[in-house]
Amino acid sequence: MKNRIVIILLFTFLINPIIAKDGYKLWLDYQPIDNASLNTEIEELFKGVYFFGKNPTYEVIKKELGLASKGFFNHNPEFKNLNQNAHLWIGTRTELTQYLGLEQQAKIKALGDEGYWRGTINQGGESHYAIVGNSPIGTLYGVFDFFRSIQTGTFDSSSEKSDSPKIKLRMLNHWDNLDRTVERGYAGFSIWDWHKLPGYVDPRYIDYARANASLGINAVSLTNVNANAWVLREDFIEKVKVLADLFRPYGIQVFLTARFSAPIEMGNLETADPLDAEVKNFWKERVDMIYKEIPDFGGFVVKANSEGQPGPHEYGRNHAEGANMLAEALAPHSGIVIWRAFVYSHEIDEDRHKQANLEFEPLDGKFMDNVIIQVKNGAIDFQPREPFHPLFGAVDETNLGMEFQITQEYLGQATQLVYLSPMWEEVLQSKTFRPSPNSTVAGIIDGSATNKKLTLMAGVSNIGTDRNWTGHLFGQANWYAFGKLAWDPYQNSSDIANEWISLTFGKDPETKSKILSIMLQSHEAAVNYMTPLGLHHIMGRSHHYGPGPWVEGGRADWTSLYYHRANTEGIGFDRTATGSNALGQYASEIASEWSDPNLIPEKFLLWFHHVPWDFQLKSGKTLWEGIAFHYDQGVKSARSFHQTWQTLEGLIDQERFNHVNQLLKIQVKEAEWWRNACLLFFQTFSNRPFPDDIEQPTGDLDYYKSLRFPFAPGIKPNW
Ligand code: BDP
Repeated sequence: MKNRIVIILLFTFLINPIIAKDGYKLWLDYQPIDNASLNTEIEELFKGVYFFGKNPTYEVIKKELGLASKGFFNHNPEFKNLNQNAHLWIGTRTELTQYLGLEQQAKIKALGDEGYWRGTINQGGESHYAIVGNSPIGTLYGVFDFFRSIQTGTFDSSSEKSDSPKIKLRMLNHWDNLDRTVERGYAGFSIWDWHKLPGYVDPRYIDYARANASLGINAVSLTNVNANAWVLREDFIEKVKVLADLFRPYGIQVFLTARFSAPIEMGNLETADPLDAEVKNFWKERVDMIYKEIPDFGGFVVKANSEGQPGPHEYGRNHAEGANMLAEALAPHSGIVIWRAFVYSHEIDEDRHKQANLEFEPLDGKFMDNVIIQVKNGAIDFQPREPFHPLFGAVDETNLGMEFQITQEYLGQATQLVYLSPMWEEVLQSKTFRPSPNSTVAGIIDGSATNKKLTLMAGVSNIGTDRNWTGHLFGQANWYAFGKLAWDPYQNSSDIANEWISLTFGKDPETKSKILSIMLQSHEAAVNYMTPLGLHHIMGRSHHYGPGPWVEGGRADWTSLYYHRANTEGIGFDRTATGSNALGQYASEIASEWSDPNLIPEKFLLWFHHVPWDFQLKSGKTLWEGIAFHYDQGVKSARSFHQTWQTLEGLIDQERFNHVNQLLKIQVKEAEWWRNACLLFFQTFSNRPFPDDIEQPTGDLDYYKSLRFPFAPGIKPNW
């Protein structure tokens, strides 16, 4: 039997050598084309490439063609003149005007600045495959899409394709500190090597830019939202300039986080009051200095009056006054302010869920046009599952952008495989019923429901210095999915996963379907073993690693008891009219349905209701049995992922097999830990036995409570 396996493995290797991979190449690993006729057709194209112009972005495309050609055919591409067998045409619509019919030109133009078209152009009896953008960046996006179609085996020269992004700013937010630690980063240190910049340019910066551009990500904020004013000094702006110059040909604009108290910390002023003339002048001068170095600087991302960060409230001013002061300094340079709605204060005796709406709704219409309010997907904090944030739909004269968290702070960090796209899709597809009955969150953030032009989707980056960029190989899928959804928030998670798997692991149907099934179940599984039925914020204190439903003491809204409110009667946070009435911040259609514990989708039950332990769920189980069942299901799913993964040995390279295999083993243990710790803890309130049909939780609650992780990665400094 053993010998047979060895022979099969050897045979598989000979016909299709499985080369060890460390994940560095991400989804840009251009492998030989396994379809002979497609190979011939595409090789012809690569042997006759013609560029219709010259610019830095075309240089980038040339380099990428080089990498792709080497990978696909093991030789360089050939660049030709127009009249010399040029098969692959690359240019912009204006450069190719004479080869495009009027109708076609209009069609392409309508795709907007970053849109592209690719297809065959017949000219003088010859056909050419053309990739045409409205700008060089649009062309670059078309080229990456062309490569993707080759890698996934879907290229077809007889059909045309056009595409354009639905959201204007598709942005990564790095929470990277200047000392290279990364807040909530689980993939090593910051890739920005500030100390060696500007002199030393790590080649990784280029690979980072390539990866982002291949997804259409066009903006990055380099520094932590818990900002350090130091980055605004001249010497640091010189370093930032190097990155901005590198990223520019890839269509990526650079932003920085601005610390509101910078005028005091670096300008020697006594105040940072946004209405103070000297403060305004400080920011104006700082901004002018930045634009002198970086003429296309994007602007500032600001966290103010949240979790102890400085802000306008110190001076009796509101968020609009704070944001507009910065916006005024940036406006002459077309810069923007991205002002975060993640604000809450323990000094305000109000459900944290409600605080953003309470602050921002009254300011609707008061923000300047170059301000965009960046709103987390849910009102608490990137929990394993949250209902959409009630600010979406609550204001209509304010630009609103989405903030997702790609780094898995609350979703298994870098030890767990959790594909986040289904969670994001759930939020994006949520009906807000405002501004109109059919509005969805996606419609609000892409501007289609609000007629807003300044639109944004931001994702908190999961990238670090780890060789595979994201710590867990499957973290790459979350970076990928974020980019795809930022381009088009209506895409489906299964399609995105399928594409990523092909690009990452190849096209073998068995491999693909197994990996897909793990990915698509992984988010629900994590919700089950962490926070089922609407539970939230019950993780370990400060590092947020593992379960901590017992966390109490200190700031109430940083404890678990504040959120689950378990007692001998039941469990859950009453956010209906009898409780905090956070539900009242949603459209009446939602508020009235969700106010009824029998009508609210069960996944949100304990988010909005405090429910007796014997409350009957739709399954017929009591709430206590249901909670136990979900935790148990979660563990069983995690085990099934590990089992499925083990059947992939030999089908994928050993290096990545082992990497994920070991992590899945950890994931199973962590899932068991979550289940045991949470069920044993909640049992002290429910006083009920565990149902017979689940695996009985084991372990000792005191032991779970005693666990400490002072050196867990990603901890927020000073907490
Ligand atoms: C929370 C993180 C904290 C961040 C904060 C934020 O735990 O480290 O500073 O979000 O978004 O999720 O500002």
